[in-house]
Amino acid sequence: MMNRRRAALTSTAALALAAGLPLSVLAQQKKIVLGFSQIGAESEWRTANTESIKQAAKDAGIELKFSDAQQKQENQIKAIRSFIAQKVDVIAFSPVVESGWGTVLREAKAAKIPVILTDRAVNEKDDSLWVTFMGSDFLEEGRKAGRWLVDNVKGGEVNIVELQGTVGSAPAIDRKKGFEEVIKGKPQYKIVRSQTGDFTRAKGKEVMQAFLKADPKKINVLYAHNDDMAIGAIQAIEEAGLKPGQDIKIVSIDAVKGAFEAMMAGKLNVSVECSPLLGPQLMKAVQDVVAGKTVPKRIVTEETVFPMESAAKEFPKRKY
Ligand code: GYE
Repeated sequence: MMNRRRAALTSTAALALAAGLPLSVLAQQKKIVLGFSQIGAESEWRTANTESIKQAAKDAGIELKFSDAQQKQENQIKAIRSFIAQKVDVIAFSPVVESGWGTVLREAKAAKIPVILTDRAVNEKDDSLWVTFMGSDFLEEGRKAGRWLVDNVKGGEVNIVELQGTVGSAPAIDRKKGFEEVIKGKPQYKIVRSQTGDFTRAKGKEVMQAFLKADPKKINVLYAHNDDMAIGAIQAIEEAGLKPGQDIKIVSIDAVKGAFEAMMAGKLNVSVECSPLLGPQLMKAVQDVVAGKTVPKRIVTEETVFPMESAAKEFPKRKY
């Protein structure tokens, strides 16, 4: 038995054909279905990213099937498999870690469903497994953080503690690498401790407490791979009776509103911008891919650096 939707579509097709309209016009009118597998809700950045994607899908008239993986790769793989089974038009996802995606990406390719990577990269040689990768240049963000440090914190030994992002994730790997590249060959800058805080406030605080206990006097600088961990660490520093932003200079990445508030309070010295507002460009790419247009293999987000002194002026303009 033909269901109602099919019957309606068939009669619309018949009408379109009778009116001399090509079937491609009809295809364009069908709502595009996008399956999106999000990492989780670990940070202010991520929440803004999710909102941007949901809003942009609405604005573009795209049906969004949204799935939250709670920071687990296995949940993302499950979600992608379910999108394949549902025969969505396009799959997009932000891979929590870099490796381990080959099998599921090949399944999507075999099902002829195009895949778009957003925000984080995968570590796979065969780049025919995705049509485009859009997001920030994390290596450059790490370099910007390092450059701010060497330009602004000088003289004597500079002992740095580092709060890394999620282990194995593209931003944690590249932000570390970019930062190290800049301080390399400058022996006064030393990373004395480095540990993951998983991009969350709670972990950032916990790990910073441990750092402070281990070396109460020696820490001059904290480099945090995101603002949430920096904000958690600020609490730990205050609870230890020290002044964040003064006794310990703090460099972090994202430039979310929470970071601007901390900068205006004099507790965070600089935040390197990383924009989560990827929704509109993702929807544009989805539409282009469905329409058979070629999209660039890499779309890089444009970003800047916000030192503490610029915070009050910039804050009212911030969208996330
Ligand atoms: O910096 C962090 C988030 O992948 C760029 O993930 C993103 C990072 C962002 O949890 O706050």
